[in-house]
Amino acid sequence: PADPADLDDHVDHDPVDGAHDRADGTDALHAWVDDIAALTRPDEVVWYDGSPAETDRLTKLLVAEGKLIRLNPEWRPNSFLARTDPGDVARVEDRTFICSEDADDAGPTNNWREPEGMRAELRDVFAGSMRGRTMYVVPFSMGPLGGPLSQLGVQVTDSAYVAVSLGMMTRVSPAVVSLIEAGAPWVRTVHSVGAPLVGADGVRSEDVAWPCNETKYIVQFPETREIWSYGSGYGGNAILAKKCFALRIASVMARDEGWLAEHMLIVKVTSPEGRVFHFAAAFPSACGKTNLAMLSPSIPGWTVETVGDDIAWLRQGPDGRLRAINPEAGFFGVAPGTGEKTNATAVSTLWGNTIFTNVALRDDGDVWWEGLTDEPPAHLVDWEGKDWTPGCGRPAAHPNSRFTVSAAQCPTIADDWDAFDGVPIDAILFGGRRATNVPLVAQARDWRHGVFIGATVSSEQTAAAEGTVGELRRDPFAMLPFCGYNMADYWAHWLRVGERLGEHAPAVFQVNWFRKGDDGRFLWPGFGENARVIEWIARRVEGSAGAVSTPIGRLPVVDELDLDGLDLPEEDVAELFEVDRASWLAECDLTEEFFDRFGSRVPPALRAELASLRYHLRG
Ligand code: SAT
Ligand code: MN
Repeated sequence: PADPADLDDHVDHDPVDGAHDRADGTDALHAWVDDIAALTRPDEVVWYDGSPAETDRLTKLLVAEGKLIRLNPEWRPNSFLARTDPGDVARVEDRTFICSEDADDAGPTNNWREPEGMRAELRDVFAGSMRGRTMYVVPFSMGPLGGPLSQLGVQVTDSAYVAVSLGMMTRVSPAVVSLIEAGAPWVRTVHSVGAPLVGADGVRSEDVAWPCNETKYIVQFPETREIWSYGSGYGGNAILAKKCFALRIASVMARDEGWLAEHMLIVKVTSPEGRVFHFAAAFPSACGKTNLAMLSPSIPGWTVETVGDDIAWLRQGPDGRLRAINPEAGFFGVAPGTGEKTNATAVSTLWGNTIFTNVALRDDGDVWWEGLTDEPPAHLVDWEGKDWTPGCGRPAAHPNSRFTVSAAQCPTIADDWDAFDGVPIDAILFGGRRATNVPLVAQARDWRHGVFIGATVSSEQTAAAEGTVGELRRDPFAMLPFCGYNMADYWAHWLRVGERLGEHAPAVFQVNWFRKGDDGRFLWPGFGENARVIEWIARRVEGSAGAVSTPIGRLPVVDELDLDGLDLPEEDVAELFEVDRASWLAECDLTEEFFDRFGSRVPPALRAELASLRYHLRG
């Protein structure tokens, strides 16, 4: 550990000024760490190497400090429960800023702040923000170390919980420092919970179980590839490798370098004949993304294995095909709703070595959350540490409570999940939660049509009357809070990537597990039965299944979607694939209004797709 008294000697420039060359070797790394320490003034600086021994030391420290509860090792070995401050339970989108030089580069869907002003603000809030605490330095790789699709980063944080979580979610290793020494570029990320233990008056105060600050900043500087996060210890606010780096900053890197950083799961699908496919899929939240990533097919002969559950980085490989990696090494999944019936794979992944956050504690020292079992235990301690009994009117686990676990522990993890060169992508899927209009599955005519489908992804809360659509919440490419630049420029980037891929471009599909009948019933059983849709997509990719052209894309030929044993009424099947022209024309008007938000930056090709859709709908 560095002697804090020495730190001032190392300050050769302002750490918040952003004037760092990203590829400038080990001296730059140490100088940067020293600069951050001089600004934030921790008691000591500790480099975290991600090793089991160091992880064990930190979790023991967190238990001793009352920040983690060790679960009963008989039920849940080497596992812990963290309870957050009740005001720090999710990402804070209204405090998430994209500080590009030009406001138009952030676009209408991001909170933009002028970088110089934001740097001045950050300098104030970070000054002394780690006083009395330990600052951990965490060097990490997103993707296999040194891989062609991988990237490096370093996070400093004054939270040991965050350091250990980062150790599960990424590849933390001293080897990262060696690569940086050799000149590899890296992303600088700074995190403080914003709760110094020593005040300006030098008086030391008691720590709390979950330190944080009411004022929060989640700040991305896209041009200098920097992230500054203050005031929160939770998930995407604090594990900066995840949404901040792997999506917001990486999307900008990808734009500049010709690749894609996407909010997508990746699965490996094997047909009964042993043919292997890889699909990447984007879904807005609450659309069953984790369940699809860990799907147990209901149909014989098919297997689905997990490559990634949340983020995909995709790049054209030397053979011309689009290859993808899961840049993460762990899952940060929503606990409620994860049970034997909905996602048995996730449940068995969590057998041990797991950090749970904001779930309920059982009297036997294990955990519970809504949906884990049909019946709750007779008594629990809820996520706020209060006594809980069934019927007391409060949820036992916070609705956004989470598990953090290594991907390698997942029983359905694919053998190629950490392939150095990534996996070749055969199909890209876009999903939403749509009660109306969008059929169970449709194939895009081509890449350009696929980009239109991705750009118009939406979810709707209520089933609407016939000929109308409900209120649509747009979430283009499921990237609304995660695209680090102007969303319309991002669509243009996708179009450019498709041009470069040419004949190698993967097929694109739209799926919707949530279509409802006029009576408000879900028309499709979902979960394991979604494998039937996966089968049709695989058959389309290999060219063995037919499709009928409609104005909105290519739909399965009747009888080619395997519905054996499902017992679906014929009318329901018809409704699942019905293309209601009036209702679709109404949706086109909403799409035009949505596009208009982005003004002249909307790629003309997408305006042309909309015009063509209307033309064909009018017949
Ligand atoms: O907290 S995370 O951003 O990691 C998860 C989510 O909110 O999507
Ligand atoms: Mn996500």
